[in-house]
Amino acid sequence: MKTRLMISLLFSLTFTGIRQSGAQLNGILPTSDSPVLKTEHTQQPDTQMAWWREARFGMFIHWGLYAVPAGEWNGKTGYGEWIRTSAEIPLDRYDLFKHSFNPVQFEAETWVRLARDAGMKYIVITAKHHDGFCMFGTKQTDFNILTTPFKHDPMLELAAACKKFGLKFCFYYSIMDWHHPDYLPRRDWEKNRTTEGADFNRYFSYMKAQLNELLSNYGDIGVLWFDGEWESAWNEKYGREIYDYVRALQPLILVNNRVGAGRIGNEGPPIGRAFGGDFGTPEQQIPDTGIPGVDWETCMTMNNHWGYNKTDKNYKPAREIIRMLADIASKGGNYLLNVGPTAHGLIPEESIERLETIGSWMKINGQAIYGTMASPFRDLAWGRCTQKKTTNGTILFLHVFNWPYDGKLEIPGILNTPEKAHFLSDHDTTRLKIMRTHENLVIVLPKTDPDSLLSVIALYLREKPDLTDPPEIINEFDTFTDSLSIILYSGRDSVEIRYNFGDSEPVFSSPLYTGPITVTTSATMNARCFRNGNPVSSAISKEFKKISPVPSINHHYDTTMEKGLLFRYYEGSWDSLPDFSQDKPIKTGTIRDFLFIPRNQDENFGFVYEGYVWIPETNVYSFSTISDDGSCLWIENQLVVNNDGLHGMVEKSGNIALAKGYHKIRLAYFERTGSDNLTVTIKSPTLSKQPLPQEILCH
Ligand code: H79
Repeated sequence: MKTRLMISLLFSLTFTGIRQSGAQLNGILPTSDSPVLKTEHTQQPDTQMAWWREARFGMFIHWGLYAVPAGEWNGKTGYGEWIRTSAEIPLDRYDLFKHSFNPVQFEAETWVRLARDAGMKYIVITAKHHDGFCMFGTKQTDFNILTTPFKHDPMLELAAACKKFGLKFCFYYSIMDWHHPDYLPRRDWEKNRTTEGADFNRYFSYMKAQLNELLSNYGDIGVLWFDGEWESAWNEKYGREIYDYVRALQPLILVNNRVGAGRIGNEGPPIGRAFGGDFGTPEQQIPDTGIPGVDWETCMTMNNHWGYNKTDKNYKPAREIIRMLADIASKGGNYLLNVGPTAHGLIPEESIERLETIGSWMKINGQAIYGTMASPFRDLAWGRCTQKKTTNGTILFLHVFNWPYDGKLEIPGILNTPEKAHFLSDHDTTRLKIMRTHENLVIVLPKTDPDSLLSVIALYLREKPDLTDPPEIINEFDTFTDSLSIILYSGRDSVEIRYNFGDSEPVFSSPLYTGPITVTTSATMNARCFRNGNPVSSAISKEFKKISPVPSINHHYDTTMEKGLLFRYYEGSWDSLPDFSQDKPIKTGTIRDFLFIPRNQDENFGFVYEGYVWIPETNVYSFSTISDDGSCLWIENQLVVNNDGLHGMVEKSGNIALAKGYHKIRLAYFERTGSDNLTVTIKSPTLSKQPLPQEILCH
């Protein structure tokens, strides 16, 4: 876990890198008809993200027509908001639920008060889920709540209640739509829903018209939370257009990463590669170390379903939910916790109980969550830490998950002399005894945990945390071809970094680090922090290896080379990449890029691309493939990326040292069923990560 300071430093390094490397790559290529660097950082600025980062805790509401069957169809009870597709309910049958949807017990203020009292600062509700049913008054379709017996628009009341209670009101909107005739593709099992005349661009206009309604009729909307973007019809171009469209309607709005087409797995960082909105959305999971440099929000159910399921009583205890919230905050993320109201308009009793318990904890401990930053510690055996800057120092909030049996809470490797410590439940009245043993602080605690939900201790520092962390070696690559600039960094105040090469730890007489150090031979670099002549960290070391680049075929740029790659197209049903050389291709030809054109079918196909890649300078390169399903990349017959196998979007990478000039490149890809995707990226110490530009592919 890194502090935000570190993150922003790395960010500025990266972004400077992008600009420089873009110029370099452009400079080397004689022609460049399309921009080489396509990815811009379009995320909302810090000021726009501020309320969301402060909030840390929100309520997700999955409410729709699926609440009518309440998870049951044909005697099976395992369904939720996916019921229409999971239970294969025909469209006209599903439509009938409309006539029995009459949530007369719905009270907007009751819901919003419940969220507020639980300590939640925003609400994200399903305006439209995958089933296509609109929970808001829309003029674009009859398939909406105004045409049910309920007849009115609950979103108007929720918007008003949120305004009254000071919560941000936000919409979930599904891109995937199982109802609209223009949405493609159809479900596999929907044999009698014709696709004839279906026009996805018309569906796109429908989406825009609905988003216009959502952003015009309900006041300020905090977030637009897209979902269901992974199907083949959606792409980055649509994503960008929608993002710009909603930001033009409400400039302050935040948009989640699922607006784009670049999500990897159920998580996927939103920025830095293919375009992807303002924050990442790990679903039903908490990333082990957060997502460095990226805003993110874990969304999670309380039981096993998002939409109401009458038989699902498998609720997480409040204690577990609270600990998840602390865990998420300690990693710099937000927690969007779901409720699935009934078709009568009621939030399930079990959810209410838990929210009330969470609220009682938040009342006392909320300051350890709201507006906090990620933990400065890499790992704490007994729990989690969040931190907040104050006018004259830092408060560390220590969330004690495992109570120390000997009553001694050890905070490892911290040199500050703290002012005081107390339980948040004690309102500063009872100070806890703090001792020091070597580099560790020890807080003396009562023998038993005062709060079975989660006890939090505030530890007040007069400065920023001074942890005994060694310097960091920033270089990502540990191999080089000619020479290498090694960059060291420490975020600590008034420390000197001293370094040496070889087997021994740096001492005070070792050279002082003042800027990048260039090495021209293989070397092991050691570095350590010093203050007032004394070491104040352990030493870190990293081995850098000089390697010989793979020679190129021709190191002059050749304008007569044919642009694009040769491709061979195959059909078949594989679990992993076959040896395509044994099969007869169905089509062959040339293609500009790693595209799936031309193909005869959306599934059970494969491509092999072959040609040359122009490498602008001798260096170490990292290549990656992001693919669904499997792919492998060879350069000069060396397997550089092995991303084989049946899987959703997965990224794998590998390194190779290459001499300036042309190199043989070959990529094999296969798609079994479901969505398909392939992106190939390149990166080097001087080139920021980017999709392989078409300009450097030839045959
Ligand atoms: O609204 C709730 C769910 O109904 C919805 N998202 C939450 C917030 C949801 N729809 N589908 N899923 C969750 C699971 C989908 C998983 C997959 Fe994929 C889609 C697996 C393969 C395609 C996304 C893209 C995850 C991996 C690749």
